[in-house]
Amino acid sequence: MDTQVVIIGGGPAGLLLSQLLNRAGVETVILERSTRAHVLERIRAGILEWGTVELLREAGVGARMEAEGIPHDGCYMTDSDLMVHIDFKGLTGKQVMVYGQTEVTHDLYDAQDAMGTIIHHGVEDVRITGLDDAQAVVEFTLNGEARRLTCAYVAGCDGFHGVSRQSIPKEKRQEFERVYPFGWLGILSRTPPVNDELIYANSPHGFALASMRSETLVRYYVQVPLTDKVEDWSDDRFWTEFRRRIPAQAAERLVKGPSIEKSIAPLRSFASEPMRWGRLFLAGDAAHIVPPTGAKGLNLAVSDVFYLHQALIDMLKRGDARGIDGYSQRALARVWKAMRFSWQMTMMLHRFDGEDGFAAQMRRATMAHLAGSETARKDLAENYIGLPY
Ligand code: FAS
Ligand code: PHB
Repeated sequence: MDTQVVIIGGGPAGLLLSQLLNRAGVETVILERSTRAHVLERIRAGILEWGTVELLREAGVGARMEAEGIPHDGCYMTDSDLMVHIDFKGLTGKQVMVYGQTEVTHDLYDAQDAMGTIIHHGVEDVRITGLDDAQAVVEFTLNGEARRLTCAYVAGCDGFHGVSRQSIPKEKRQEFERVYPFGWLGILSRTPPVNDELIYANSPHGFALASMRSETLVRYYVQVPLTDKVEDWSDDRFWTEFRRRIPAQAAERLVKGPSIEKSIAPLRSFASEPMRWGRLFLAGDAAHIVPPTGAKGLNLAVSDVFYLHQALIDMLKRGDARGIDGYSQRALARVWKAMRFSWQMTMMLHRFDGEDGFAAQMRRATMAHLAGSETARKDLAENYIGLPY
C-alpha cells in the first residue's frame, strides 16, 4: 500500500484527523482541492466546545489557542430588550473558548508541516474505488498529472460539496434535510465587542448575533432574506440593522467601523446516513450540516474525528475492528442531538417571512420561560457547551 489512510479534504476535520493519526504512528496523505491560502482565508466558526479545546491540546496544537483564545463563562439570549444570561460555568461547570476556526486551521497546518505529512493542494478529479476490496484506491489529478494511491482506509473530510459522500451508492444513503428561508450576513470589523459575552438576539426585525474573535475584532451577523446579495448591504445599512436588533443597553455601547470581510451564508440542516461505507469513513460537513445558530458545525466535525481516530488506530495498530464497525452509529448518535439543538435554536431566534402572530408569541414565550426557569437555562447550557463524546 502507498499509505495507511488517505484523507480527502484539508479543512479542520481532515487536518485534525491526520494530526491525531500521525501522532499515533499512522501514516496519512491529505488531498485538498483548494490552495492553502484559500483554505486559510475562509471565515467560518468562532466558538469551540471544551471537548474541542481538549482534543486540540491532545493533538499538540493548543499553545496559541491557550495564549490567544478567550474562555467564555456564558452568553446572552435576548428578545428585544429582555436579556437572559445563560451561565454555562454556573450551570454546567464548563466554559467555551472563543478562537476562530481560521486560527485552528492555521495551527493544524503548521503542526502537520512540522510532522512532514504529505498534503497535496490543488488536487482535481478525485475518485475513490476498491471500498469493498483488500485495499482502497484513490485516483486524482495533480498539476495535470494522473496520480493513484492505494491505502487501507479513506477518510472523507471534504465538506458538503465534496466527492466522498457521493462515493456511497445513492440507494444506500438515507438523507435528511431542512433548508431555511433565510441566510446570515456576517461581517468582521476591527472594533471592540459590544458585549463581553455573545448575544443571540431575537427581535421583531429578525435575528442578530454579536460574536467576536478578540477584544479588538468583532464578528457580527444579521438574518437576511435568501434573495439578498452582499452588494445589497453597505456597511451603514448593516450597522443600522444590527443596532436595532440588539438590546438597547448593548446598542448604546456599539462602536461601528469599516467591515474587513462581509459574506452571506445560507442555513440548512442536513445529515446523510451511514457515515461508513466499506473502507470509507465520512467526518464533518461531508456527512452533516447544521445551521450556525448553535455553534455546532466545527465542533461536530471534531467529535466525529474523536471517534474516528480512535477507531482507525485500534484497527491499524491492534487489529481491533470494533471501533470502525461502530463508528457510524456512535458518531450519528451525537450528530442528531446537535442537529436537534441547532434546529431548535434556529426556530427560537429567527423571524420567518409570512409567519403569523402565533409564531412570534411562541418565540417570546420560549424566551420568557428561559428567563424564569433555571432548568430551561441549564438544558440550553448543556447543549451549547457540548454534549459528552
Ligand atoms: P470544510 O468544508 O471546512 O473542509 C472541507 C475541505 O475539503 C475544504 O477545504 C475543501 O476545499 C475540500 N474539498 C472539497 N471537495 C474536495 C474534493 N473533491 N477533493 C479534495 N478536497 C475537497 N460552524 C460553526 O460552528 N459556526 C459558524 O459560525 C459557522 N459558519 C460557517 C459559515 C460558512 C460560510 C460555512 C460554509 C460553514 C460555517 N460553519 C460554521 C460550519 C463550518 O465551520 C464547518 O462545520 C467546518 O468547516 C467543518 O469542517 P470540515 O468538515 O473540515 O469541512
Ligand atoms: C462566530 O463567531 O462566527 C459564531 C459564533 C457563534 C455562533 C455562530 C458563529 O453560533
